[in-house]
Amino acid sequence: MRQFRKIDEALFKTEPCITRYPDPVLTYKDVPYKAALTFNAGVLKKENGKYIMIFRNDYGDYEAQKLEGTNLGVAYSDDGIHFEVEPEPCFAMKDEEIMRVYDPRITEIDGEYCICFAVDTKHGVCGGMATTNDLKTFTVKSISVPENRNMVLFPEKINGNYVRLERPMPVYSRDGDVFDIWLSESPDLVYWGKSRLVMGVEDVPFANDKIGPGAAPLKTDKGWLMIFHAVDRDMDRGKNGWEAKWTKRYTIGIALLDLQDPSKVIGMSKKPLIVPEGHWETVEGFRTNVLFPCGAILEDDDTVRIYYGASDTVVCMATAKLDDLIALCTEPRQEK
Ligand code: BMA
Repeated sequence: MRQFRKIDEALFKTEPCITRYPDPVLTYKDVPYKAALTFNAGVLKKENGKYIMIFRNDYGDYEAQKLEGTNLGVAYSDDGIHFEVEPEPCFAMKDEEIMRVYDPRITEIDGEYCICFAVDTKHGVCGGMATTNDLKTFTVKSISVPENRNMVLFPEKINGNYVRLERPMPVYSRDGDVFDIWLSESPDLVYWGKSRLVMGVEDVPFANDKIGPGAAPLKTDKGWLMIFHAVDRDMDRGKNGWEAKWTKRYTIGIALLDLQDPSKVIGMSKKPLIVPEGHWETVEGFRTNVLFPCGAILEDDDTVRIYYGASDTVVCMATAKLDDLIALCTEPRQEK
């Protein structure tokens, strides 16, 4: 059986520059249609100041801990905290081959929205991308070969191409869940290539299992700020949430990517930025100890908002100042 490198538990402390909003910003109770777990949400801010959230909704009976299916919902907010959910789900895919889509991210690019999502098919998990102008009708642009997931589109073309981060799952040549962050380019959101590795699990001192892209990267003077999830596993972890045994912990990490060639990592915090600590992060929900960031916003006053699914159950939000995040990625003690 695979052995998991022991990581010093002292590393697992949320950085002091982080302020959590005390309550979830979205739960199933905010959703006007069938909902049980509402989590993993992409968020963006429009020029007019409105926030748009697109979230994963696993519906069923929360109290009975029974799930029936998954769709995506959309919600709007004036302050990034209080969200109003549209009356109907906005997107789902289901046919003879496709079972469901989930874990949406959202980017605004060239005057339209592009959402990235995971697609469970009968022949493997794929990464999907679709564009929309109104978040009601969607044009599916591409679905990858399996296995891939956690796609995130950069908010602008780089050197003439669209660029996405992604997380293929090489089960044959890597040992188990050892999954890394990659990048690909496209001229049209349909055909993807020039794929290259961005960061391996072994580069992240607080991961011994897998890593994956989180939110659409934020452009800063110092580089693209990449927010990602990192998984450490300990086979001794016992019952967690609804699950009889859940051995993984998902933390949130940050790194800086080169502005011209974002496959180059130019800085990374060697410690997790946010670690499961709050009630919704460690006590209640489907799979506790899971923080899954899918949205980030850089405000005009340099506050960074990070939206993350907590325990695969609700959406939470935390803030930090951009300078503090950049400092964590670049301070000399953390250079490789
Ligand atoms: C991943 C995805 C996410 C989920 C996470 C933790 O593999 O399925 O949707 O949040 O596991 O359960």
